Amino acid sequence: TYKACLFDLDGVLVDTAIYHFQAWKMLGENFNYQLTEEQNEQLKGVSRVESLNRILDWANYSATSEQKEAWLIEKNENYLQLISTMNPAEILPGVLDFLGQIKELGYKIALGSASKNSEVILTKTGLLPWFDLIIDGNKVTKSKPDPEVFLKGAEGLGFKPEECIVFEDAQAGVEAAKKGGMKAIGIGEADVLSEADKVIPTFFGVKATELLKF
Ligand code: G16
Ligand code: MG
Repeated sequence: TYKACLFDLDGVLVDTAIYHFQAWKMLGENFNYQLTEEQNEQLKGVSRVESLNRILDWANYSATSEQKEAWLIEKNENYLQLISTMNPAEILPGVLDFLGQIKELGYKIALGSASKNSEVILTKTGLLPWFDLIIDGNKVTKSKPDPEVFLKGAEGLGFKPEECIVFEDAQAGVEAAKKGGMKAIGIGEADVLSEADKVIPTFFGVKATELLKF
């Protein structure tokens, strides 16, 4: 039986991808590069460092490590500015209702995010009190699709991977969950998240007892 639900943050609980996209586009001005929406899709769930590396690759730009360090700071400053006005209205449809249902059913709830800014986002949106445990980019060394972030979540809550269900919007995240030996529920499009055990478009109208039946 399943005891815990582990949630990705960006794209599952809130839509911060739009802010990451804007912040990366602003950064791209430094090396005259215009990031496309399609490319931004490939940055979902990917760590900040790895995202910069991919963008520089696409731009065919080779930067020194000092330059990269400075740009990572600049990108995050852009991003923090953009998310500074986030509020509870930005929680994705059906999320609060779903969290209420699983809490009622007795599941433990953890975050499993690549972001180093998760606490700011959870605080600004009022989501923080729902979580029994937060594992984010500050607590892991390996990026999704490595299962580390979810394995630490399971361990921290005191459960085996087989007792956990992961909610993810990114391919890399679904892969991480499966590698970790957990069930994965994809949020988004079934063809993109084909490795997931189940896929739902959003949490809107979802009945937890039905969804969590395997
Ligand atoms: C999120 C986003 C990624 C972002 C990463 C790191 O992951 O999906 O696009 O690059 O966090 O974020 P930060 O720069 O805030 O540390 P997740 O796992 O929450 O989807
Ligand atoms: Mg995500």
